[in-house]
Amino acid sequence: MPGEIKRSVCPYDCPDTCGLLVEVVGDRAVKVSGDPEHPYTRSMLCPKMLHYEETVHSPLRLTTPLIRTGAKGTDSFRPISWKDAIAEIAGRWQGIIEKSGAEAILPYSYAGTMGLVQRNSGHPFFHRLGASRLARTICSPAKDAGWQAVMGETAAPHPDTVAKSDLVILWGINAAATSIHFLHGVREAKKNGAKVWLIDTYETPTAAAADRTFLVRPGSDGALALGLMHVLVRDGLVDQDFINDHVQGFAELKEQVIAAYPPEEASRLTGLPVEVIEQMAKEYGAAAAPFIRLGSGLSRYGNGAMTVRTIACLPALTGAYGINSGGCFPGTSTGPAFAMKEVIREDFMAHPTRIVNMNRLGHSLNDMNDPPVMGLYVYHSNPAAVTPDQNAVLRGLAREDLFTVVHERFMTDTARYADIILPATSSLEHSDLYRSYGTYCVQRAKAVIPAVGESKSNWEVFGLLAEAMGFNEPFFRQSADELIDHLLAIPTPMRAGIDMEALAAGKAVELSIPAGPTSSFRTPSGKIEILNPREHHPLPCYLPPHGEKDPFPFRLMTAPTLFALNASFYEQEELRRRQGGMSLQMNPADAQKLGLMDGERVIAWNGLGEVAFILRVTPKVPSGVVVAEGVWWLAYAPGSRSVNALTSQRLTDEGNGSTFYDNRVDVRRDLSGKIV
Ligand SMILES: Nc1nc2c(c(=O)[nH]1)N[C@H]1C(S)=C(S)[C@@H](COP(=O)(O)OP(=O)(O)OC[C@H]3O[C@@H](n4cnc5c(=O)[nH]c(N)nc54)[C@H](O)[C@@H]3O)O[C@H]1N2
Ligand SMILES: Nc1nc2c(c(=O)[nH]1)N[C@H]1C(S)=C(S)[C@@H](COP(=O)(O)OP(=O)(O)OC[C@H]3O[C@@H](n4cnc5c(=O)[nH]c(N)nc54)[C@H](O)[C@@H]3O)O[C@H]1N2
Ligand SMILES: [Mo]
Repeated sequence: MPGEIKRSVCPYDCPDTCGLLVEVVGDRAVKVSGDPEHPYTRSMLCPKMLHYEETVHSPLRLTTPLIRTGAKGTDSFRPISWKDAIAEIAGRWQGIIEKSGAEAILPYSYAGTMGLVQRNSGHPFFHRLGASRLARTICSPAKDAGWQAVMGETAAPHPDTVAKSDLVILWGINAAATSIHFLHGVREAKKNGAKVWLIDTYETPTAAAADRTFLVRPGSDGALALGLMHVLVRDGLVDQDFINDHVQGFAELKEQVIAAYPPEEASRLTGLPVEVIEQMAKEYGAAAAPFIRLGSGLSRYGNGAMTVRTIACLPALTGAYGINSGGCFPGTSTGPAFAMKEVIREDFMAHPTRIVNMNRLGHSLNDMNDPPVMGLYVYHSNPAAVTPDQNAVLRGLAREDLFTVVHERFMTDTARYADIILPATSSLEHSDLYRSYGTYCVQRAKAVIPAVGESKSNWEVFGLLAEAMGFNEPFFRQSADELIDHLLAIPTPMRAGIDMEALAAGKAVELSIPAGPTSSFRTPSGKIEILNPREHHPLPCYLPPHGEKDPFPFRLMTAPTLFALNASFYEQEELRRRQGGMSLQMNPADAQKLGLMDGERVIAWNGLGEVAFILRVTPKVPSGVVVAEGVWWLAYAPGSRSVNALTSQRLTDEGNGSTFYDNRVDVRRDLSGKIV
């Protein structure tokens, strides 16, 4: 008997933000499919979401609050009531505040859900509490900084415009994994005769969608862009009229790229042959509408912001920013669609409190004083797995004097270190409002099934905590839906003219697309700022990544997998199986040199830690690079650590971002069979 079909939205941290149709029978979601009316989803779901119902109704779901009964990091918990759990948290926090002040409490959250209300529902609470603030810089702040240095607040084009491009460059993006619906437009372009290039550090599954794949040395894309610009300038392949009207600093750039970045230099830095760089520049210069889809991986380096900034200059030289279906698409900025200050409530802060960088959680838990972190509240994030320098994070989480609360759907690596665990709803069990960072769609979702077990949403839990802490503001007593209604009642220019009825009915609605290309660039000068006098380096230049100096032979790529999203989806056995275990990919020549064989257990190690992997020998990875896709739960790892035991807390050149890709390792056979 078919169930009732209800609309929902994919809550995960992905640029596509798909519309879902959920078939519900009784209290259960039995089937999930892509919404055919969603203009970007077009009925199609990625392999991760095809069986979302298995995540929602997984036997691994946490269903009651739990309190720790044994050592931290083990599975020793017993159920307690919500009432007792909330009272315990409030009591412990009051003790910490009396002794060390409220800044000794640190919230830690990221993107388990991207819904605007559930994702941000801790902000008003922690602002009111006076807790330390978290700089949420784990993902791509360097990419934003690099883009903004050149383009300011200029809006990205509509993603579908790629379909009419004649040269699509997938630059540092494994779109088959991380933006699968973007490939729809790419395929259309290809059908119309476009060429598709992939620029990456190894041959990802996205190579199948490309005509040509160019593999560069990790962290060297800035040098490639500078070399391409040298050839464009040298050979007169630039659009001088466009430059005269819309570009600031071309003369200065010209001088610099001609003097410092000939193709020989770009070749030395990137590892691409000189002829290839010459050819790429010629084809780029000759294309009518070259479209760059820029990923985030290449921004997670010590030179990440500068790399993005340099690439963002390329379309300015050929005038591609002025052409429909050309230019550069780093993602959409739909933040102004809703008055988010009404959710975040900075006005609840009595005074500006300390800011802690989430990438440096290990440092913060172990070494921070004045005051030390004594209380940690983790919600919709799994820092024991996803944060760099796992050994430092786990050492911090193991501190007996640290009071840790984790609000989660599953017994994650982080939850194992909690004093109190609170069970969280999935997106099918709570209301929210969604925008996207890869499209211009917005959508409202209501709960389609009741909460599983005793789980509660982020919004509900902060309401309970506010009550227990004696916060009297009516704000904390409204429901998530009331707050969503309030947001929708406040008009914004981005939402002008959209179909509010369709939005209220749960359908995806597109925001008014920012005015087409050419006329105005939203920078302080109104021009594309190749020369930006406000920057430390006023002109783009090549900066070496951190990893350049590390004393280990292999560059480590900590890349996304098709079958998980960061440390999410490991509860689905079939998806784990399709990943084929936690593996390290290595070139055959390197494996031979080290005497290592496909399928054997190896240890990758550096100054930060040691991690056991299953070795996969493959020519898709160039010599000198190793690839670890996915962020595995320790429960399913071959050893006692996962990939982030090898990544450092070093930050990006701008934006204080993570540098997940900017690390080196050595690799050896695992002789002991046991991992320290
Ligand atoms: N299936 C799946 N989907 C996801 C995610 C996931 O983990 N899995 N993660 C989600 C999240 S949090 C985000 S932020 C988004 C985007 O997720 P990101 O992690 O930013 O992924 P991509 O943008 O695809 O970029 C990663 C690609 O950059 C490549 N790369 C690394 N270093 C370099 C370099 O120096 N030069 C070049 N040219 N390439 C390099 C990697 O090999 C990889 O193919 O995707 C989201 N979607
Ligand atoms: N090695 C390596 N590390 C990486 C990356 C990489 O590419 N390689 N990518 C980095 C990037 S780009 C990012 S953005 C971060 C992502 O870091 P996180 O945002 O921490 O990502 P997830 O691993 O998806 O963990 C989210 C958790 O939230 C829980 N959750 C889901 N919905 C809810 C909810 O409504 N309420 C509550 N309370 N919990 C919920 C899920 O069960 C899940 O355990 O990881 C980073 N770490
Ligand atoms: Mo991310």
